[in-house]
Order: sequence, then C-alpha cells, then structure tokens
Amino acid sequence: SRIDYKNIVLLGAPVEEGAGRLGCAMGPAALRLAGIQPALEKLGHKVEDRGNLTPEDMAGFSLPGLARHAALIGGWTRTLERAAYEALKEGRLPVFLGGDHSLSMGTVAGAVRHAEEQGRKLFVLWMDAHADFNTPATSPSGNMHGMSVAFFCGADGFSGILPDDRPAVAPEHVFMCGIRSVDADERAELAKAGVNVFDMRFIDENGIVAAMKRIIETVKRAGGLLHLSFDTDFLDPDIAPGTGTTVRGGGTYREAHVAMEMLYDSGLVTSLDIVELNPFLDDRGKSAYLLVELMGSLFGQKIF
Ligand code: 4U7
Ligand code: MN
Ligand code: MN
Ligand code: MN
Repeated sequence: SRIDYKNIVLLGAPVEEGAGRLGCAMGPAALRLAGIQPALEKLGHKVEDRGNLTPEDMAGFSLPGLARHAALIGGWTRTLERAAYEALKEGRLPVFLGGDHSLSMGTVAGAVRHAEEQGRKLFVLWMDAHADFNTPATSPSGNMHGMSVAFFCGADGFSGILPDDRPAVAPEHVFMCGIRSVDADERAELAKAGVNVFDMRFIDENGIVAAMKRIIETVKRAGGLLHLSFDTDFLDPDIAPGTGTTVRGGGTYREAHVAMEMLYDSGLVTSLDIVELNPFLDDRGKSAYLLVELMGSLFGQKIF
C-alpha cells in the first residue's frame, strides 16, 4: 500500500503514566484545541480525527527490574501497535497525539511490522533532548517514557508485552536529533547498539540542515519508510515550556521549522508521534500552538 500524504488520521493516545509527572493525558485535547485538524486541512489534506484510543487490559502484568506502570504501558503498547499497523495498512498516514513518549513503543512496533510486510526498511527519526534508550535494568527512574527506543529496537527486558518474535527496528536505522541528556548506562548501550546520534553539539557545529540532509539521503537511498517521533522537549524550554523534562540548550524556532520543511520536501514521513506535551505546565497554550505550527511545516506550509 502507498501512503498518501492527503490521507491523514489523527489518533489520540492520552497516556501519562510513562512519565514521572502527570498531565500528558491532556496533550491530545490541547493539540486539538490549538487547531491541529484545521491547520492540516488548510494545507489541502484530508484529515480524519478518530478520537482517543484506550489501552488493552493487562492487569497483573509486571516486568523484572524498574519499570513503573508496566501493565498499563504494556496495554497501551498493544493497542497502539495494532492502531499504527492497521492505519498504515489502510494506506493512511497516522498521526499519534500524545501522551507521553512511552506511546512510541507501540506506534513504532506497529510501523515496523507494516514495513516488514511491505518488504521495506523502517527508519526512525527521534527528535528529543533524550535518547530514551533505557531498559528496566538500566533506568534510573523506572519511567517507561525513557525506554521506548530500546523497546522497539528489541532490547532484552520487555518480554510479555508483544510476541518475542516481533520485528524490531535495526539500531542503525534510528537517527536521533537534538540529544543533550543521556544517562551513563544508557550511553554505553546506545554506543554498543550503533544508533546514529546527532547531538546538540553536532547541530551547533554543523547546523541542523547538515544533520537532516544526511538522514534524508540515507532513508532515500535505502528506499525506506520514515517514522518521525517528535518529543516536545527537543525544543528549547524558552519556546516550549509545556513539557515535564525540559533541558536547556534545545532546538530553536527556526531549527525546528527548517527540519520539518526539509522532511515535507523529502516526502518520506509515513507515520508520526507528537509527544510529551504537558498542558498543565504550559504557558497559555504556547507549546501546543508551536507544535501545531511545526506540523504545518511538516505537511507543506511554505514561507514563500
Ligand atoms: B523523554 C531519563 F533519567 N533518562 O530515563 C529517564 F533523565 O520521553 C529521562 O525523552 C527520560 O522525555 C526522558 O528517566 C524521557 C532521566
Ligand atoms: Mn522522549
Ligand atoms: Mn525527552
Ligand atoms: Mn519528557
């Protein structure tokens, strides 16, 4: 099936228990209130809002090690894996409205199942201050929003959430952009796995355009599909205060926009998460409005 940019579905995933503080469950409502649907429709897309999903019941489930709310996050993962897979199979471009970043455990797992079935490679662009490469064995917090990439790359320690023989994303097909906070054990695992990391220093020295060019070229050459996972805390906290784990020195307004503009021109993005917006911490909708504006650039808004 061919993904149609003009055929977008919005899927709310009001999960917040993967984060250390509550509030992300209000994210889908805030993104809708900030006008995500009309913003995309104005650009000529057909947008269907399918409302919010609910997690499968996994009551009683737990993981060895430190993984808070593993049953609930596991249930969300199963629901989201199927939702992403099915939307892609229908030939639609799913946009997941988060919700904390644990939701990407499911969305990316579903996208990789779909890609494998199509005989295509799935690439992931992870725009985030954090690498989210912890496991229940390495996590300093037990917060599962810091474990998503390890999960969908098939790391040990998550058994029982999805079948053990599920397809995994190859770590060398994961590109991280904006990284500036990595835990000690997490860093070692990340390097061992061979994930591609464009950290803030790389962006300072070479510019975000250089990073984006390399990523886009690699995906194009491989004929791959691209899942974009956009964590609000990729952005500098001065322009996006509405998130629970801010880190200074983040992406600027124009860095974020030009990255989205380049992705639109590439035509590569086939699925998307917008995550970690915490409206309870926001300043009069500032971060929600900015995210919607960035989605405009990702879906074809032109300056000139
Ligand atoms: B986010 C952290 F220890 N690494 O694992 C952890 F610093 O989705 C933060 O990127 C994770 O916002 C942040 O708890 C998860 C911490
Ligand atoms: Mn994240
Ligand atoms: Mn983050
Ligand atoms: Mn966060």
